[in-house]
Amino acid sequence: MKKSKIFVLAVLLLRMLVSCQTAVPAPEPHGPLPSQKQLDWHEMEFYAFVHFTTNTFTNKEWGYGDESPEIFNPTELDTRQWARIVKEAGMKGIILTAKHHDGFCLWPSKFTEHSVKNSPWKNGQGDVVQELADACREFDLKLGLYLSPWDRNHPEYGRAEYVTYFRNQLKELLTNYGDVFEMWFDGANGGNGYYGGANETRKINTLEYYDWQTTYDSIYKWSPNTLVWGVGPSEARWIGNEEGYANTTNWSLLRQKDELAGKVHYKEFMSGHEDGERWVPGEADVSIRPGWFYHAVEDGKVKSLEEVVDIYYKSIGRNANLLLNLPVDRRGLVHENDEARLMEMMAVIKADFKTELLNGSEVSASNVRGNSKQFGPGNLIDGDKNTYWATEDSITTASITFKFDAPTKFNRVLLQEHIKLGQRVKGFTVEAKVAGNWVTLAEETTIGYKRILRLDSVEATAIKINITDTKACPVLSTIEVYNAPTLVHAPQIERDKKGVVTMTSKHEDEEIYYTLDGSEPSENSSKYDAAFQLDKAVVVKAISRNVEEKVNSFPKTVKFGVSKANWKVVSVKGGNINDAAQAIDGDFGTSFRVKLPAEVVIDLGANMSFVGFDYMPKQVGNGLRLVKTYELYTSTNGKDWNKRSEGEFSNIKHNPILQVKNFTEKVEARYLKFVPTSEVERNDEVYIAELGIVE
Ligand code: FUL
Repeated sequence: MKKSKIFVLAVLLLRMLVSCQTAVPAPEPHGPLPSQKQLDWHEMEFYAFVHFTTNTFTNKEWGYGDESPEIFNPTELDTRQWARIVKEAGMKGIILTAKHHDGFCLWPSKFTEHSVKNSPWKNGQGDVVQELADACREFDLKLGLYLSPWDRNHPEYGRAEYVTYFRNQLKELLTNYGDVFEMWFDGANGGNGYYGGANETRKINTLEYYDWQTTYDSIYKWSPNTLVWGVGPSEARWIGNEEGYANTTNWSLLRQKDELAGKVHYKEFMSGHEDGERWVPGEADVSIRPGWFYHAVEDGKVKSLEEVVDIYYKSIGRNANLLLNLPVDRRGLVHENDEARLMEMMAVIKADFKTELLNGSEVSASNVRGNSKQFGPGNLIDGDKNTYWATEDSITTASITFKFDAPTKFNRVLLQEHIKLGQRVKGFTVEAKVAGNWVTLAEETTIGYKRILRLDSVEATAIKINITDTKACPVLSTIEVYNAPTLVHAPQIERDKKGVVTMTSKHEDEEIYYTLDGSEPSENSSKYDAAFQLDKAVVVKAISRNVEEKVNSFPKTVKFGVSKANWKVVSVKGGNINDAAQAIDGDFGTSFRVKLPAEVVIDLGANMSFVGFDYMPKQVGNGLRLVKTYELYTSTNGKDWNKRSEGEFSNIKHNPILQVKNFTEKVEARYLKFVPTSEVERNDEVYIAELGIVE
């Protein structure tokens, strides 16, 4: 054979050998790994909590366990309304408090009488868990359930019999209602309670009393696809606060053995453990209102748009799932204010992630595993979560660069690790090429399932992500970049005791526009320039406007009653006149106490026309001392009185909200005399949080 032929053959053989080797092996998994159940759970990202039980009707956050099932009587309960709202918000499921610490069961459990079956709701034939399971199925949402391990009603709590009861209930919930994606076990355990009438304190050791391992084994037998959250050897962990945020460093790993030995402080949950031996990712829970349960007094205290958007970025944007509570009210509905805020929140999030900017950019990486396209950086922007960029095994630092065709503005960077192979990244930075120079925009730590950075807006021709430290070679599936619109904060609207209204925007250069007739404000409405006097009952709606970017905030609505600037309590029977101003200070948080028989006389400062009066009972605490029956008089001179209304505040015991009473005709008067004549529980004193007139 000629030498040249031998050479050609050798080259061919070599090529064949090389092509046989093109299947570059994928990186080996590193450290603890998520199960398929956990991977599916990560992808849910955002779902709703619903707190609902007898507390909703007693205005408490923790029921004592002695509440009568008789008080559970929602008037319009509609789980389809909950599911519609949750679905429209883009959330993926709902977790319901099937049983909270008070022990009342929202399903007709076979093992207790303390449930919906002894309530007037649907004549005891109802089942809230079933109705929610049906609604979730209809709206393609996943169902999760909260079963409080602590039960302040059960006579056997603290003894072995209760653990059997608890497991029986778990079996009911996990075998009768279809798939349950998450079982929620709260950490509050043991303390004082009713306990079947014992009225005592029962302490237990959470780690030992429930024998969690046996309980978990049963759960997996009954429902292998249910992920268990909370106490015991759980598959997801509390994030360490009830404000809905994770730390910026957030490992999905936990030293669970230490935790089960009581050696982990709960604050450590905010970051997880870099050296954790198990995959136990964080779930951030938070309520859209101050309380977990519905209280009418909090209708005006729904978290602001800015707060809820912040929560989104500090949970989902920090490698945690977000569990947002929408407390259901006494009607059995998610309140309109909560729905409105949730929709505003999701409108902002949708706008923030509207246009992905790396799509179509030129991407390169400092290192690619086996130089192969299979692991190339193109996988980071192909929209496929299953493909990823990976480097050679020896690599712990690497860079990926994206070049834009034209200078591009951005302020959000989203990154995801391919967590099937473990959580690896310990440090990374973001750089942008601005006017020809590389500028560092962020120095960060972990990524995990998802990390989102909010940055100041820059205009750049290229972006570089530097992986600066890893546990094993980096394996990333996604990098995305966005330019979120400026979030203009709604203005603050306040009226002082003298009736002077002031409005303030978050930034000085923003303008404020408002209406006083209930119509929606726009940049064509009245412009706010200075504080003004407003004594009448009025609804103020206002927006802030970023003039440069021509962007408006969502409107802020504030309702004011008649200004009480000139009101004075002129005489009191049964109480101390020096404290009486608390009944007319516009603050539902303060209340005036009087002993029966009592009367409170108010001077309105001038003759006024009005059609009725209102009484706000004390809102929070045990012993609300509610007025049951009353008489109401008016006078033009403070001497000659006309009785305008008398009777009872029906249902005030179960629903101590603002009580409004209309007169039979419009009245012109300067003085008001309120005479409480009895208290709901026959006590000899009552509290008055506020008295007012209805114009
Ligand atoms: C807490 C409970 O004690 C609260 O009532 C609420 O259910 C919250 C989600 O968890 O620890």
